[in-house]
Amino acid sequence: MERTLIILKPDTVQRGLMGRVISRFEDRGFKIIGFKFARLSTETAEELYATHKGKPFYPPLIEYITSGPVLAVALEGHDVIEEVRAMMGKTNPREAAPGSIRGDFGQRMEFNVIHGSDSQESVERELPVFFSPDDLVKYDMEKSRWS
Ligand code: IDP
Ligand code: MG
Repeated sequence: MERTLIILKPDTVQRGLMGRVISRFEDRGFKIIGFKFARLSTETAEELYATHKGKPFYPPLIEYITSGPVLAVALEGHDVIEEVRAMMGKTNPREAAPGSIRGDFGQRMEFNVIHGSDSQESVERELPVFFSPDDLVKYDMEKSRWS
């Protein structure tokens, strides 16, 4: 079964939208296997966004993601990496389709609600930033046979 990492960014925590965003993944039938509520250090943020170093939006991105606590969530499901990306919508909430998470909860590129790993390679790099293998909980979810 495939795994991915999502991060509810500081705007989502501050606006009290964590539950509503998480609900979408629960409604879809994805299995939550890890939760971590944390405030990222600059070093951790730089590790997470290493591939964007040098881009014009990198300094404000690091400032944004370290500006308050975030909720990192590990999810498991069929094609969960690609499905989560589709549920998130385009990077810029103004271009994200209505019905997508960014399209429904965001207005500005600077505050775009959620991060989701974009490939298997990214998952392998990003999940360990928040979770050790022991942090990811193994259990049977009753409804998973239906979803
Ligand atoms: P993604 O989050 O949809 O994968 P990326 O291109 O990987 O988008 O960019 C990482 C994050 O950097 C975005 O989610 C957003 O917070 C920020 N970002 C990307 N491009 C811009 C930009 O042009 N202006 C401001 N922030 C940006
Ligand atoms: Mg990305």
